[in-house]
Amino acid sequence: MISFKTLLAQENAAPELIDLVAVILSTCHHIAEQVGHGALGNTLGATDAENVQGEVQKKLDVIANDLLIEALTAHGSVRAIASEEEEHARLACSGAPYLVAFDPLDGSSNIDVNGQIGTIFTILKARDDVPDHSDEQFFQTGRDQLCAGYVLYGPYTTLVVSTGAVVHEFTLNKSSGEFISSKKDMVFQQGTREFSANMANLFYWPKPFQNYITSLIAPQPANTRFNMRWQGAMVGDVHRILARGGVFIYPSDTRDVAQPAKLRLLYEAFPMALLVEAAGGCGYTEAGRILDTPLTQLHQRTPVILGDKNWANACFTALLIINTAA
Ligand code: P6P
Repeated sequence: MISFKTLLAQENAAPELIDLVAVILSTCHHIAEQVGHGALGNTLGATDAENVQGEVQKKLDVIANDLLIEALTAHGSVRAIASEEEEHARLACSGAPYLVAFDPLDGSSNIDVNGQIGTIFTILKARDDVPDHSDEQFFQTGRDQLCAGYVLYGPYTTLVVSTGAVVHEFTLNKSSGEFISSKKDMVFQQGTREFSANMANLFYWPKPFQNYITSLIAPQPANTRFNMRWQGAMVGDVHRILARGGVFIYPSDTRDVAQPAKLRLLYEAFPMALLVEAAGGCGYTEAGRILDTPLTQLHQRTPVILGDKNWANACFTALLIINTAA
């Protein structure tokens, strides 16, 4: 039974980085307990507040956010924290070496229907060229991530984490609170004919991309058909493609000229792209690789294509046709 500390140490991750991940995981264990109460815990339903994204905050959004901020601020190794639920970066400990950004409870619209939800996190090196508490601390690229992962609160609770070279999955032993190795060195399964997209938006995607995705579901011989799965939670959909292959896409939406993309670059696309690429897949925006994209606003949004190399490349090429055609 190998713990995540042993495996990350084997990848020469710094002891203080491993210790920081341990704090995040211990907090996620508490979040898993809160999630697990369901209707018995007075934690379901919404608050009467909206977050900076203009989304109504669920009670568990706030609980998860507060637990993570409290634990990370107390730990002493984190200089600043960025959260989907916080408008700006928060100072944790001046001069400390790390930054942590997270979506405390991704997919929270699934909470009240007992659907998949999870915590997505990424750890970066703090910058000495900007003020400790400023949003600019996080204005880096996806390749600057030191470690990224997610904790999926499903029928069982899994951690998937990487420092960039390999990806490991761990399963939470709920009685001991330990995350125990369940899949070492996850590698993308190539050729899985299953895509993940919210097809309700199909007619609002860039036109040639609509044609590409429509071609996947057009009648074809039984052994070449494609399947579609959509959890409504990036953490659940990306976990599925990491576990059995396929592609996850959230293209830009032509209805919203001001804000055509939905997913957030810093604490959704960056960490998921690091995991997908470390497992041998590819992550694209509609302009290039996710990991090469510079962050210039804390809650910057981006179109997302994540999947096995061939499929992600095919999706990006279809979009390139759009860009050259446009
Ligand atoms: P839609 C959850 O709100 C989220 O940010 C991602 O986790 C998820 O993939 C996406 O939005 C779902 O969006 O449009 O299907 O509700």
